[in-house]
Amino acid sequence: MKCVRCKQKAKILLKRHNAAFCNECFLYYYRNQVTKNIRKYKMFDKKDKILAVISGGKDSMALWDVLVKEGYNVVAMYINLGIGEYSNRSQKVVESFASKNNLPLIVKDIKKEFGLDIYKLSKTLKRSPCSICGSIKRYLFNKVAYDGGFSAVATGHNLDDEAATLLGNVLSWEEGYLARQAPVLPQTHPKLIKKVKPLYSLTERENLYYVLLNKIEFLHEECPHSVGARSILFKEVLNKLEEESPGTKQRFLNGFLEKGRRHFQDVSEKLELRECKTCGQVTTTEECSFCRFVKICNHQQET
Ligand code: Q46
Ligand code: ZN
Repeated sequence: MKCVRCKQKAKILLKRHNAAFCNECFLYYYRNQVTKNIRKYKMFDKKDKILAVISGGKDSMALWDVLVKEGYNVVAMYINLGIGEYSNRSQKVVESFASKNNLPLIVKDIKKEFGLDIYKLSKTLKRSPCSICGSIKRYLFNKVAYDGGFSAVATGHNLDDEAATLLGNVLSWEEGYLARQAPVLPQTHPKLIKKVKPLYSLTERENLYYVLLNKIEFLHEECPHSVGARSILFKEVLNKLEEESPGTKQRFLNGFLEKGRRHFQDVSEKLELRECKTCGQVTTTEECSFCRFVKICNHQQET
């Protein structure tokens, strides 16, 4: 098996592209894919200040590294969500990468800073820890980006994530979610910062290979709450299809982005946006869920 670019011995085969690469040419291919995605969807340019959301896993660590190497103006942000030792270990990985490479990093700790506890909230509100966690993360990404004058919030979502989310949304015809699934969510309100996914066309395996080749430390374990998630089942199903027919995930996602998504556009435009009466951030209700969470946790502490 020879590298398609330099004809030396190949080390990795990418069946969906019907191409194999040596390590050096793989890194060239990888960085090229990322910059192509950024340009194709006009995510940002070198003048923009980007907030990269980093969890310590392989995908976000790859995102951080590649954006820095490509010369973008990136500040990383890590949120300690109070998920036991998992959170402490991931924080260490992220802080160590930032200090070794002298990179700017913002750390938010939801317990220390806001008194939030996703387990207490999950019990009180009878919602899953993941739904509470998701609301808190979305709020903080946007608030930190807005307050800090950032042009975009970048996340490490990969092709496997995006195809699995799409499959889940199609199976239950979640029109609102389908309308909002894209590599770029543009600014629809002056206080809502653009969200971008520069790795949306790269697979988990390619991100893993990228961090291994670059000797980047990352947290190998997944969040304990991801066990049994529906998204994992969807990923397994898609992996089976991919094995039989390489390129399935990419065709499924790209087909949706090119031909399907526009049919759901009017659903997202119907959402009425307003500003939270407590913090001023954008919400669809009178008070945003983050401010309600803070009140619930503070009240519980007092009683
Ligand atoms: S971090 Fe949070 Fe995820 Fe853990 S609690 Fe669920 S949502 S699984 S990406
Ligand atoms: Zn609020």
